Amino acid sequence: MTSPIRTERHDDVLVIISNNPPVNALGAAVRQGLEAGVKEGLADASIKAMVIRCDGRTFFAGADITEFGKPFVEPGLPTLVDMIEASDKPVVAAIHGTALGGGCEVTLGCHYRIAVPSAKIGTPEVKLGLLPGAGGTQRIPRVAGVPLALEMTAKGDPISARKALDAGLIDRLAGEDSLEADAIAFAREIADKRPLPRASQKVAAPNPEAVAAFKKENAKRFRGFDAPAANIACVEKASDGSSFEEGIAFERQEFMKLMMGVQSAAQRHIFFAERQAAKIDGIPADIPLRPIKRVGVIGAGTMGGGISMNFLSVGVPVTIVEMSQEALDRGTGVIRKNYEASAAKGRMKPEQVEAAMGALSPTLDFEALKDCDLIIEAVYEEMGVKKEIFGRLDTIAKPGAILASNTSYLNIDEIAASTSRPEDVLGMHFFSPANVMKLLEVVRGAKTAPDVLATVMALAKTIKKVAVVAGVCHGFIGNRMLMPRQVEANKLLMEGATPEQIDRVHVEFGMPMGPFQMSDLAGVDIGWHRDPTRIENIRDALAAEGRWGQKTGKGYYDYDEKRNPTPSPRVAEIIEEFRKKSGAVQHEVTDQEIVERTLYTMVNEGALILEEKMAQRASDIDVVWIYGYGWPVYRGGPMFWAGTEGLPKIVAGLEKHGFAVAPLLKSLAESGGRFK
Ligand code: 3H9
Repeated sequence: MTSPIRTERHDDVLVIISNNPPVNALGAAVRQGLEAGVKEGLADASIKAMVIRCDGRTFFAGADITEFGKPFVEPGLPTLVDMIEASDKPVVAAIHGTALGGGCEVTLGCHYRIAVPSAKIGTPEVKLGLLPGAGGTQRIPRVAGVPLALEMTAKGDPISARKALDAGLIDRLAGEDSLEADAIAFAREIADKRPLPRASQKVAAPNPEAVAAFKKENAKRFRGFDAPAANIACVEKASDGSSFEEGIAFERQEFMKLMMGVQSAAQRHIFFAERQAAKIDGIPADIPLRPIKRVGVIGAGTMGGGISMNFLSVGVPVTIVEMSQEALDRGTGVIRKNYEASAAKGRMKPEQVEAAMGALSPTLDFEALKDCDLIIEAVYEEMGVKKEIFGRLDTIAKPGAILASNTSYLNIDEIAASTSRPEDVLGMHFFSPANVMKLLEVVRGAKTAPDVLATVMALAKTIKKVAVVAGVCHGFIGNRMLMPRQVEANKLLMEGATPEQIDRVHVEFGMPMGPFQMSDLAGVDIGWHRDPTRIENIRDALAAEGRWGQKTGKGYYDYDEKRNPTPSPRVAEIIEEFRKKSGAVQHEVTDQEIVERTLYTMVNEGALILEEKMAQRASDIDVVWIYGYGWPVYRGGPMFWAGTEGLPKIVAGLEKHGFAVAPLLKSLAESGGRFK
């Protein structure tokens, strides 16, 4: 096999080039090639300096994650980085795209670093449940100081080349289009300079105050995760007077602990699951897509407005239609307010706000949708209304336009049947707030054309969503799995649990909130029949008393003016009344019973979804729950978690409570298999 690494000689400078698409991951062949390249430079007396650079769209994006867990091949990344640093001829890293993880660590082994202005540098290992394990936790604080090292390693967000320059992580900016020439010139300039700057020999000033402040500031963000604390501990070790060798030994030990743990396995699973979700089984990756130059949105309410923002933010013009001028003005006003709030936080420039608003065409005229390539309906959930709208769209939309419904539950095939072109119809189920939430369920109807599905999946990436293909069933993937959880949570209340206990179990599990906290946030009155005399369950009773959740200051909980919840004596009374009426057998509900009845049942529903082929693969279900509902990423999504919990244990738990176990779950548990 030819090596992904080649060398080119420019008089006295040797340029070592990696060409390992798509992202120049530092797999075994790349590491071996780099080692050989540096040895070649060292052995050749006519070479005075070396440059390491990459072909393609990016500098090294890190270790090759697909190699994790496989037999180790020499040289390891830490050895390679040390070898580069030990070179007695200067080595310059020439960076474009993203120098991430092991890629960033390679640059820190180099004596000098030059980058194009658009480059980004970072150590995102923490997002894979890891830490930079090739000396990054020890070299970054030595070069850039403890505060930035904490930010980079424990949070994992990359920094710009400009910021890296200010911090000393790079030495010089190159021209955007002249990286190689500028790097060679730089290498010549420093070729004879001695001593060579070596990151490992620098000293990081201790900064316990920064560490304490950082931990406090990010306590909520890091809740439940193992890796941030390990990254912080390594940065502390780099700055507590320990030698570099001691620091490296500590880094290795912590890296191995994380690597062997369930959390990193879960987070790596999600990294690949997210990318896999974009692939549609049975449709070639190169299928020609329909061009989407203008999007139409029907409905300027919360959903319609949020959906529109996704497109406006990436420069796709939107025509938004409403029934009344008042609703239209209110909707466009909210969009502007949201953009201005982003600008006030420094996330957008004022001219970007105006550009986005300038691309919005509000109208009362349905006919204006005739120019749109994709039209998304976002009106309220009623089949009759949706059918009428799609029937009308059929007469207005241009041939080939894609017609989408944002319904969260309704049957897409029935909606599609109200048009003469069901092949152009699908579901685009956004999650609220639609401009913020990353998940998009793309619902494939029985007649949806392959290119329509592929176009919308590709478009999802353009608007920075993580899209998952779902089949037509009630609630699709996410909301369908939410249903058994909600039913069981309500039954548990009848049998003796409190909202506080059930919510606590979910929060301790790692969810951002429990089922009742979620109801209070979303609105207890959502989907309520609005007849205060008809009280059939606890929800009806709460809604009838105006306990509509956070927005009315009371729901399942009482709220103070800062929206802090406290348990409500009135809700306890209402629950007690219903318990008596229901005749449910009271018993002491344990936390484990709550897990079994609210979480195991979700896994069971997920198994049914897979059996019915409503999801393409188990990892797609995991992606839905991570990005749509805040399932803790360190548990890898419900189907991955089921594997770590043990499928036989889940089956036994379900059977204990009398649930019908999905055949797929049962057979996998019996055969020792796992969800795929
Ligand atoms: C590390 O470095 C550990 C060391 O500290 C210590 C070692 C001792 N490996 O995201 P995309 C694949 S840990 C293998 O769609 P983009 C990806 O799966 C690593 N494969 O592109 C996809 O494959 P496919 C720390 C990788 O342009 C394809 O490349 N580094 C890797 O939207 C395209 O990816 C990271 O965590 C990899 N490292 O974004 C960086 N990276 O086409 C992870 C990507 O089959 N990578 N692939 O679906 C990223 O953040 C993004 O990929 C990047 C490009 C920003 C680079």
